[in-house]
Amino acid sequence: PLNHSVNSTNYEEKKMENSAVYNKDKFEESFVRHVESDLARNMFNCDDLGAYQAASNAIRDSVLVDWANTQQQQTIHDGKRVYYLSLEFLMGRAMDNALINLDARDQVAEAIGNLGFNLEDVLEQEPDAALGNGGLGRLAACFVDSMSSRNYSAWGYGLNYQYGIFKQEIIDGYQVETPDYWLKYSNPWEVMRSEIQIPVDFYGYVYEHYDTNTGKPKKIWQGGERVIAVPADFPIPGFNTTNTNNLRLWNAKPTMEFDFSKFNNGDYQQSVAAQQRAEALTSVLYPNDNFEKGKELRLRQQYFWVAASLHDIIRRYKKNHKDWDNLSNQVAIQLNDTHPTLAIVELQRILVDLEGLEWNAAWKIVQRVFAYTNHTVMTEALEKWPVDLVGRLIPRHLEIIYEINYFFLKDVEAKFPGDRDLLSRVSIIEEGQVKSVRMAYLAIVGSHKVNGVAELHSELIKTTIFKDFVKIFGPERFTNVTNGITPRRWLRQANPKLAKLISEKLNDPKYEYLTHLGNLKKLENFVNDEAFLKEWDDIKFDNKRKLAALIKETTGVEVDPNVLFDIQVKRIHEYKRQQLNIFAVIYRYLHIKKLLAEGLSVQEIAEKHYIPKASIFGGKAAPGYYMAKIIIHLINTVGEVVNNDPEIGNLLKVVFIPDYNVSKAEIIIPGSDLSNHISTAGTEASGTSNMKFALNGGLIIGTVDGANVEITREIGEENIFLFGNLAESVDELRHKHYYEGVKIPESMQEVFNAIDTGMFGLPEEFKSLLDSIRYHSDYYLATDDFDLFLDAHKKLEKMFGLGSGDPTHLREWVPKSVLSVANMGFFSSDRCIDEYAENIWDVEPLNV
Ligand code: GLG
Repeated sequence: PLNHSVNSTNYEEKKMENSAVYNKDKFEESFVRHVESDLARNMFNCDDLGAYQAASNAIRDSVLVDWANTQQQQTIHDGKRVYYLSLEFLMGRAMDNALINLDARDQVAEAIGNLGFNLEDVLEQEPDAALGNGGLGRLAACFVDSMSSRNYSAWGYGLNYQYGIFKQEIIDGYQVETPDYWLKYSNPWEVMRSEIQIPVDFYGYVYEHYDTNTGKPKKIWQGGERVIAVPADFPIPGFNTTNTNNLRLWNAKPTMEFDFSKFNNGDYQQSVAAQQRAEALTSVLYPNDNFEKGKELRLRQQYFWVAASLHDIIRRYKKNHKDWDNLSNQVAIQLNDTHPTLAIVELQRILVDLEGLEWNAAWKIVQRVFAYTNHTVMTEALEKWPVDLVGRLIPRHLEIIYEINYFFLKDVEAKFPGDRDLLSRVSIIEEGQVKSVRMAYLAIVGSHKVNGVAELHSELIKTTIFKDFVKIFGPERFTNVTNGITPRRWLRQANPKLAKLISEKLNDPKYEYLTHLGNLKKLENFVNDEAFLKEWDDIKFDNKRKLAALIKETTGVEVDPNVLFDIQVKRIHEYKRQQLNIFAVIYRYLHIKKLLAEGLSVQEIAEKHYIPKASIFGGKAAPGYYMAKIIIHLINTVGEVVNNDPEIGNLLKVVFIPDYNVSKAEIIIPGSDLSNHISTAGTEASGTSNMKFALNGGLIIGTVDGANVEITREIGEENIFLFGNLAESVDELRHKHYYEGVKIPESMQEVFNAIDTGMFGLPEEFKSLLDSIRYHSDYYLATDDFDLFLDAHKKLEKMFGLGSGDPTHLREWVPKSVLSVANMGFFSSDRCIDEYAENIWDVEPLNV
């Protein structure tokens, strides 16, 4: 037995003794060493990029010490571990985050300064790790930060895509996608584990074999194509703790086993080509958000990732354990959406086919190990894989799925005899045109808990898409864990000035509130303190200046930081309704023009009608999403007209910031006065950027949807601007549109007329967007919510006043900003992780 103890010294001492990051001289030494050895350069020709690499390596050295200790402690302790399986981890940059979590930013900034570099410039060199599409992937990134910070023994498992989400350029107002080869330079944050090589098989066939030991038949899967999984590990340092977990992302590599039959036939080229195919498996992230396309390569990615991860997890378990019944006391696996659902099947296969367990015993273990998080109720996003495809790719797994379904339906039949409709509704196999596997149903049946990501959403899944399963398994299987965000990145890192002001006001020089976010509540005490409000507002103004500089740099448009910054940044999707926002902008422009024509001055309009504002958009459209691309184009053509209108002054600007990503979000979010979360009620499962904006003192205009509901409950309805029809009315409204036709409100008709007459370029370009509303039933209810949206704006703009320094602004707006921040404690992802730990995983923190 190991009886090492790394627990003997306290955290502070250990920090100092371990690493260069707390000691300027040591850090400088280490930096120079890395420049000379890893980079094979000398200090005289080291540029910012070199400095980033050397500094990262020096910081990484410290992180790796904690990482190794943590892993050793976790092994000695041998407690239950959590594995978070996610196809996406939208991590963004690592270096600044590591400095903050290690509490070493100031020392390192100084050391880097002594070496002749500027920390901010050096940080700018790091490419974003953009291995995700949007909220789902960023949630996983926030979760790994919290799992480390809250001292859980928890690993993330994903894929190490060579190409993350594409880079977006805007050319002539259109989105153009270019590949994001983020590993152009070597990545100092990944530790390649080439010594670990896990074979993963595909295709082939299944045969039965009589096991002479047991006298029973046994299924054997003879794979047809083999790929090797090799991990890249990313250490995840926690904040204010040495606990450092691992994020393991798999690379696909060819086997060294050569196909000699092909070779001997003189087909050398072809046998090399087959090998090269292997690497394609982890080359690219699918760029769809809330939409599943059902491509074979995607299913191959899923199985590859799941098989490698489970092999790894089981190998670790088997080191110290023999009793399979104990597996669920040692292992909890969380499925982030249905993407890793095959893990359920793979574990059943391992237990039954490879370990020889009896079916029922194995299945009970499987159900205790897994839990599934659902992120959407939209049918186009729910995964269904054709039975033919699954059977060809992983033939034994298809058999197991059929068997799982057989036993499941047998139970249903026993509980609800004779209800054939029910059986066909809940069957894991859908008998349609294309017979397919319903992955969400498989995930529910194979898990002990299923959770939604905000209260409203968790209720909706129980009453709509999974209604029958509540009847079958009881409501206990379904639960809610409202999403959260990590305040380390989304407050301390993104908004250092506000974070500092808060730490001063809370008398918390060590920023302990970042792990006890409820402490923000104390800010309420200062809501009448004018000097404080002024300071608060000055910081916002400063952040807006930074954002204005980003806008200037990326779009060429100058926006005045005094105006209302009205922001909508997120994936472009009809359900998120950027179209509603841009229509309202057009409406505003038309009316400002009318007032100008009537002879009013810009000043008069600003004071009496429309306060000056900038409408700021950003977000990517999936490359195949036609309607979303039209929306982007419309935003850009409106910007072109408005921003070049000589009459309008600073009353209105419209910009589309290209290539929205995590590091741009870190600049955009702290610079917002107002942000839009205006999805059709019932469509946005949670939203997490709403939380980021509110935590940075931006107010929200939003629908009664997703986590907006709980944000309102926490911060108070007077501090958020809610509008629009409720989720419970959506069905009826859609029905009405369909049978009685769509009624376009006058205000919207004015907008449509302007577009139709070519005010924003060729009307044909926007025809299908307008037609989807006026002739095709307006599925997302833009017509029903448009006037309500305009009214909500009127109301909030009165409170904004004329912006920074204006007495109305300081009296009405800024206190709301403070009160929102003060009451956002609930939305820390630390709270989420504690809830998962207690209610789903049944694990306790381990102090290393
Ligand atoms: C989904 C949902 C979001 C949710 C996120 C994280 O659409 O509403 O906030 O997951 O749970 N695809 C997503 O981003």
